[in-house]
Amino acid sequence: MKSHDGMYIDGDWRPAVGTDTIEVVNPADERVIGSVPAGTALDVDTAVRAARAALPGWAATAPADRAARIAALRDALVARREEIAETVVAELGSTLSFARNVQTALPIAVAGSYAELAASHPFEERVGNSTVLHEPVGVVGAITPWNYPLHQIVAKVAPALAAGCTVVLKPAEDAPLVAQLFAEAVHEAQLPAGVFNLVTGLGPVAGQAVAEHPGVDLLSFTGSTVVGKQIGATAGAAVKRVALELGGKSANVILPGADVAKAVKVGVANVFANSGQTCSAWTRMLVHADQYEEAVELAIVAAAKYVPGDPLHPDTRVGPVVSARQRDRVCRYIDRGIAEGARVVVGGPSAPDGQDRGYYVRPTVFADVTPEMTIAQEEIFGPVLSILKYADEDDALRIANDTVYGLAGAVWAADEATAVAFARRMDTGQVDINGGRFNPLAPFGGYKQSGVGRELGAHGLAEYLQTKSLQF
Ligand code: TXE
Repeated sequence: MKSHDGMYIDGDWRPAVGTDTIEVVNPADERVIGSVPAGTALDVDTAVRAARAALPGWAATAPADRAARIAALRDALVARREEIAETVVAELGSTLSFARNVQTALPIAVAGSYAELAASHPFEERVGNSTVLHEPVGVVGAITPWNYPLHQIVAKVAPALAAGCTVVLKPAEDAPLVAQLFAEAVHEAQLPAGVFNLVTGLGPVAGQAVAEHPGVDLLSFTGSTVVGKQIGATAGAAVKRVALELGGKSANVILPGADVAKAVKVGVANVFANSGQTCSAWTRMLVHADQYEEAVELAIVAAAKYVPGDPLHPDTRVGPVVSARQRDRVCRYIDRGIAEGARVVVGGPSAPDGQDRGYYVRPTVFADVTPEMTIAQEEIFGPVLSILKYADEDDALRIANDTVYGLAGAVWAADEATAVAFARRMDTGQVDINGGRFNPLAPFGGYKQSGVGRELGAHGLAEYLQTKSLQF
């Protein structure tokens, strides 16, 4: 895999101040496929200065001209989409079809949506005897995770650019090569120097330096709840704006009368996609007692199709997880589920047959899961589905809401009205009704400890704007 040994700062690839590097490992075969510089606080400082210097010019650029640059960025991503997809497979282990159809296609759609929103958004509005100006917040520090490496970047950088902000990005150390491809696309799109800057590095070093830098006005973070709380505290202490997109433990509620076969099949696919490394995954399936055993049987049949294997092979539906650390973490949760009395009906904690290299986990389905079990409460971030039983609708709602998280969810019912009535009572930021379809304009983000703020669409843009009122 191609990798730069510098960092993209102030419109050019520059050497890092230090000489430390981070090796990037292919999780399918444990081979080193590249390395990137391990940035330090000094590199972050250079990047923030570049972003600050570029801010007045970019903020003053007409929205239509900002829109044209974002459209050019989208086109540059389109031009290299196959390279992006192959890089996602190599550094993350997503299957090639998922890397193409989701990991690459989604952020391209999101970039396109912000090219349009930048041109059409009312950056000025009249309220009574006032004019309200929606102005860029300033320099954005974006810290992103590895699970959807390009999407997480685009979901922050595109709205920030649309708003007139400049950006310092610190991508995940487990998947930094896609971030370098994104920087190349920025360069091709001829964004002015300093508008977008990339500092690769470790979270507690480069990430923390971004969070603590006084020249950063807004922190936008996606990742673990533990680090998110630290970032929130750092931002709070400095009275900085903050947006946090954290974990989830979303419920897939199958109401009586729903098409159980479809709901289970789609539900299993949702949890095993991307090897379960999706913050909005429907990891808890809630089924009425009368249909419980039927749903478990259907889940066993559906899960049998997910045999872990080479992510480049066209028949593979599930690849490895991102790292040895993540594999061990997922297997610990599977052990915990067994110890707490849940019934493994598919998979288990042992390594998959025939996989002696690579960070593979057996896709696992647990039945007889009760709401207080660890596997029903904590985010596992691996291909693990828990199936829970409910007695009636109120019980289903209580279980669905019985978590510190509230990111996503799904409801299946015989008719939309029944599903929507249930969804209204769920404490969660996004609900798919009878399957749902991705909408790049719909706000995405969490209730409760799943986060602060929203990404995507006009709501995502608003995170990067501050208002000024002129009274007449
Ligand atoms: O996340 P981290 P990890 C959850 C998921 C997963 C767990 C651990 O449950 O199993 O988190 O994943 C940077 N200051 N999610 O360890 O550490 C880090 O470099 C500043 C959910 O990979 O939170 C990376 O760029 N930055 C999630 C980013 O934070 C710091 C996606 C995320 O890494 C830092 C990923 C620090 N002190 C994991 N420490 C989702 N919501 O989608 C780390 N970072």
